[in-house]
Amino acid sequence: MKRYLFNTLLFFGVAVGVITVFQMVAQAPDLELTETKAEARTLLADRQMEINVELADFSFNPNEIRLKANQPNTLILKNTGNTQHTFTVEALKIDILLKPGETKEVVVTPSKTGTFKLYCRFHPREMVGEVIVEK
Ligand SMILES: [Cu+2]
Repeated sequence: MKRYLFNTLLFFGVAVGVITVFQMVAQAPDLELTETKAEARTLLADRQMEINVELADFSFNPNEIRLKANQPNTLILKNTGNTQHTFTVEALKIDILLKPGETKEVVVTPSKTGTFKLYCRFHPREMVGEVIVEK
């Protein structure tokens, strides 16, 4: 009877041990993955500049946008107007169309520095601005 009790306890002891090790192994990769993702996000945030631009009826806000040359710049374009607009910079081959209420995220990597004309193709007189690409 004593032997039976001992064996039962031994069995549960081993079982708990196995489950604990199994859980540790199962959780470890998850933790690593989460850390890697967080690091990647931090790296991206460091490298990419995020610039918010509002396209209204009938202006860009801000109307002077600074970008970094030879690196990804994230533009978050939001059309808050009641008609469609474009974010167009011919010199940089950028031409984004936004419907009313639409938001678009675009990543641009300008290869040259300078000051370039920004305009809306539908409202080229009122909706103008400048994109300044710096080193
Ligand atoms: Cu427009």
